[in-house]
Amino acid sequence: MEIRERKPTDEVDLAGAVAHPTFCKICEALCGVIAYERDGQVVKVAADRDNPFSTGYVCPKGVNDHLVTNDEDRVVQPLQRQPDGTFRPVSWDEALEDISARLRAILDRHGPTAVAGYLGNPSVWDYTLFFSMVNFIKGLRSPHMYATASIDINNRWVVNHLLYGNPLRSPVPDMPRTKFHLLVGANPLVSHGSMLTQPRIREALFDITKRGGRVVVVDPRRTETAEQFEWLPIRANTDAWMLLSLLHTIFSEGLEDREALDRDAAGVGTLRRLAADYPPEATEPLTGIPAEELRRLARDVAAAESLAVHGRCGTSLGSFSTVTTYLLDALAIVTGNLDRPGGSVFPRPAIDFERMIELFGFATYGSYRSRVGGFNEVMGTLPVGELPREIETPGSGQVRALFMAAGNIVTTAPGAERLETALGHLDLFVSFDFYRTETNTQADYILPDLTGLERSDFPFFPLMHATVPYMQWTPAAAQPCGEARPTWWVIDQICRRTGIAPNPLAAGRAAWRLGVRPSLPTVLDLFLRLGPHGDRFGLRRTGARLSRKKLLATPRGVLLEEYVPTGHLRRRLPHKDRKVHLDVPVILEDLERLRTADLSTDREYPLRLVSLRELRSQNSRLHNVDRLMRNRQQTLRMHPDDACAAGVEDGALAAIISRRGRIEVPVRVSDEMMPGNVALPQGWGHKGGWHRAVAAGGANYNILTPDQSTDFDQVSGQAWLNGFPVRVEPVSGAASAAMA
Ligand SMILES: Nc1nc2c(c(=O)[nH]1)N[C@H]1C(S)=C(S)[C@@H](COP(=O)(O)OP(=O)(O)OC[C@H]3O[C@@H](n4cnc5c(=O)[nH]c(N)nc54)[C@H](O)[C@@H]3O)O[C@H]1N2
Ligand SMILES: Nc1nc2c(c(=O)[nH]1)N[C@H]1C(S)=C(S)[C@@H](COP(=O)(O)OP(=O)(O)OC[C@H]3O[C@@H](n4cnc5c(=O)[nH]c(N)nc54)[C@H](O)[C@@H]3O)O[C@H]1N2
Ligand code: SF4
Ligand SMILES: [Mo]
Repeated sequence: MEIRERKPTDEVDLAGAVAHPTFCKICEALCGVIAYERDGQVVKVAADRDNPFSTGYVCPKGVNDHLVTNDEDRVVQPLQRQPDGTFRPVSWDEALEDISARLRAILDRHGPTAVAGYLGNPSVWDYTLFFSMVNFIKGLRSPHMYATASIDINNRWVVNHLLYGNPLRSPVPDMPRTKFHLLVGANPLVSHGSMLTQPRIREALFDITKRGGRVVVVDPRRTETAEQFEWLPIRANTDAWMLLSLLHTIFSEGLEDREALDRDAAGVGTLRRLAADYPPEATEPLTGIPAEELRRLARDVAAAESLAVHGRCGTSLGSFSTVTTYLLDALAIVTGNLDRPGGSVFPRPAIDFERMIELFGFATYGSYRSRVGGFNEVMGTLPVGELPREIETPGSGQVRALFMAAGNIVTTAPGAERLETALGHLDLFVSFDFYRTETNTQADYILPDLTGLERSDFPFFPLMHATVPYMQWTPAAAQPCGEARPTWWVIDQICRRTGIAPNPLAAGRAAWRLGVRPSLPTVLDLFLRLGPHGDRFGLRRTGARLSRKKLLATPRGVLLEEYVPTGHLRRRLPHKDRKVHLDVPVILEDLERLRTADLSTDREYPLRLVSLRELRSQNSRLHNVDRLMRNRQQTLRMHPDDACAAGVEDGALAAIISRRGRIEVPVRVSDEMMPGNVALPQGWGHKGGWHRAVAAGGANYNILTPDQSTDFDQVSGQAWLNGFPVRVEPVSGAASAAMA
């Protein structure tokens, strides 16, 4: 493998540079970009006007992505932690020998269930990293696979499994065709869409109103999206009650789509009876939504020509996230909008991932439980919120070794302080990352991975949720920097040295031992070629006839269809009657938890804290890019009435206090907040060796988050990061210094 040295890249002289069309690997929007490369290094990233999907759109993050690749702080050699806490660069051989020997010793002494893996958010843009880590941990038959999904989207996988029979069978809002887009807890003008890949999402939203439709945003904050469309303020963490009242109104006024319900759903009576207990007047004091306004909304969504309902982090990171997601889907079903144009549609990506996880045994929920908290596994993963307890609780299956890829959990997972302490107690901690972060500062090894620009890959996560069917597979645009090596290669090396067969299937492990070790690109190519748009090895005569080779030769990718096909869900539903069963026992049980929840406002913690995503951030990972960090400060958004009641002033430093912790941040008083709710950007307050990120200051949001097993969504193990109780207090003597 050719390697190159880092050079500064502020220059944008493109003389002699080669243009590589590729896609941005930062968020789910899947923007086509051109990476200009000279001497193996990307010197500029720009919008690709000729990309058939995004047709020239990029955001500020995308065009600065190469600054991570070329960053002076980037880890480009294996780093070994020394007894005094500093890191020393070592050769790959030394690192691999030592890691393998220590892993072998842990396996001999404690068995494979002492080994854990974590996959962070960026792993879903690197299929080789993703699958090699899963194969490694599942090859060991360890239950300890953790993933960012448990601080993001587990609840959606669970609902998909329970209602539609496969965790990856996700409904997405048919934005290109809908007449009514109900957005609950999502801010696509900043996030560019999530669990949804829509080219040029801003325009797509305005197109809905241009064709006479509506976009309604339910959010405790008047977000950038709410500002442009219709805003319905809601008190954080009360969406389930709001949705129950919408269903109540629809049923009590006879507005449901009876024909669709008879045809597509079972257990409707149970849902109807449940919703009967939640008239809008009963939920108004909790949600803050006037009963009449809610009734109007119910009538409007029921009457809409088509309804595309979509909930994201606002509904996903609360304490009843699975039930809330179930109710969002129930609304689509009751109004007859499931699997129909303009409603909730089910993409069929060029690689059939649903089938793939069935074949590899990951289309599961509750096939085992976590050791300490008793949480159901979700697609073979456990909640990362449980990791500190799994490390600290003695007994068989106690986690002693952790392999962490592309995750910065001390900043992004609940209970930051406890997690940080627990990580320090591991016998072996290996991190695959570009930086020395607050998380891996405690690792025994930090191993340099390839960045998105340095690897060949395809956007496997976005493709599953693309509202416009699309497929792309691109070659690398840059040479690996320094000693950086792909994570799959490192894991393969460790497996060879320790004799671990990295495969979830017994047959796969046996084959590996016999020397049959197909590469990940070969396996994925096989699924592509046999998939709905594949070339079937020459047997297919029509359509796109895709193969990896063909796609690599057309790196801008191909549009496959105009719209997501509809009408195919029925055939894939798990029940014999081919209907969606709404009376799911685990959901009904959790609805009982909701019914008996203590709803009184906590006098000690009267406010609810929600997270806030910023245009120039992507969780924590771009915080070392100077161009994205200039003139930025993390501030708490607070309504004037709440600020007055708390005695804090605009610009002053204030303390946010929860049951779990306390942090200090400056306040920005703004009527963008619904009273009673405060919002703070997450992903700040860094430590470690990424100097720009550390210099940005700020505080770690997740010091405040509820971190006990009883705090999480009980059905999915999903963390509760939005809408938990806090109070805000002035910090004495700090007012003038804060905004300096
Ligand atoms: N620029 C940028 N883009 C990103 C990211 C980023 O960090 N920066 N992160 C990426 C990632 S990993 C993801 S998962 C997606 C997320 O994509 P989105 O979910 O669209 O983004 P968020 O900004 O988290 O939007 C959640 C909204 O829910 C609101 N909210 C909070 N609590 C509640 C509640 O209880 N009820 C309701 N109804 N609303 C509530 C918040 O005020 C916020 O506006 O964005 C992705 N895109
Ligand atoms: N309070 C609060 N907490 C949240 C959220 C919230 O809304 N509020 N959002 C949650 C959500 S939706 C998410 S997705 C998570 C994200 O949380 P994480 O999964 O921890 O993701 P990042 O913060 O992006 O950190 C990714 C790390 O991977 C490294 N990295 C980036 N790209 C690559 C790569 O290609 N390879 C390797 N090996 N490393 C890479 C980065 O340097 C960084 O250290 O945070 C969650 N945490
Ligand atoms: S919107 Fe997302 S995919 Fe597009 S350029 Fe920005 S970060 Fe990249
Ligand atoms: Mo996320």
